[in-house]
Amino acid sequence: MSYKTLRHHTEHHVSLITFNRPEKLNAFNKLMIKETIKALDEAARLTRIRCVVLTGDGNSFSSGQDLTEFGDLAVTNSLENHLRQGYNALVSRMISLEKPIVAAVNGVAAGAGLGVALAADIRLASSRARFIHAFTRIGLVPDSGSTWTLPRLIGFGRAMEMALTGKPISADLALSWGLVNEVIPHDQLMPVAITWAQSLASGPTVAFGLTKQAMYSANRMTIEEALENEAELQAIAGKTADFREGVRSFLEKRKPKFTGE
Ligand code: T3D
Repeated sequence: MSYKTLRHHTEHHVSLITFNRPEKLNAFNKLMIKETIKALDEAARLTRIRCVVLTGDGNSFSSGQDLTEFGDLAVTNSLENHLRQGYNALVSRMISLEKPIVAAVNGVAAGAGLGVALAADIRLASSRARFIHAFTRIGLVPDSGSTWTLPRLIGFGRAMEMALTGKPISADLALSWGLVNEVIPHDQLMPVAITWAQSLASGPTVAFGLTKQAMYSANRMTIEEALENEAELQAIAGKTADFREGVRSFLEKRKPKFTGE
């Protein structure tokens, strides 16, 4: 499949999706949102893909919505429809993808660029990364799921601070707040991200997909409902070849060889 706004490459069960509009710090236009969803759909469809990495070309992850598109939007569409068809669909696709997503945040992640990073399952930050909740800086409210994801990751008080001040958060501060999983020297970011991804891609893919489902749905459940949901999802995991391999390898005192089935 060919893309105009992304570079896309699959190797060793890992789909590497690179936002490719570096002249605008990888700002999302309509096409880039659409193509990212398409690449994620492909990752969902192909069983050989077992992990996705999102990153940006050049020195930025993504600066969020392409502000040069906003003139058009005001005339041709409402922002709410743009959100529903754009970022809402993209973030929902990320959350519902039954495979792990690693965001390798190679530079600035602002606005919806931050929202997309927050919807990944693992965030690795280059030492040069900056996180900016840029929405109120241009008179908008936070979107792309960040009112849901950000307070859950870093707490309500810090999320409100990021939202109201729009101030840049450094990689080290992001790590200490729990916004990212690891900070990596800039020139080592991609090798480390690929190592993470290959490790996840050799894991029990079905169990990982069900884990995402369990974690996200538990957020809107009572403890009793979450317990029941876990039981239902465990019934599915318990029927996989990877579960049988996991137990067998433990008993045989060797590393498991998961196939993702
Ligand atoms: O309904 C809906 O869909 C609403 C959805 C909204 C979602 C959102 O994401 S709202 C938030 C949108 N994003 C922003 O407001 C961030 C805008 N960008 C910036 O504030 C700064 O560029 C950064 C803090 C991210 C980086 O600053 P800096 O100094 O490192 O770079 P720069 O010089 O500002 O940018 C470099 C170039 O990229 C520059 O172009 P030029 O002058 O060299 O030709 C700049 O205009 C361009 N650029 C950066 N961000 C965007 C952009 N062009 C279009 N859209 C951008 N978001």
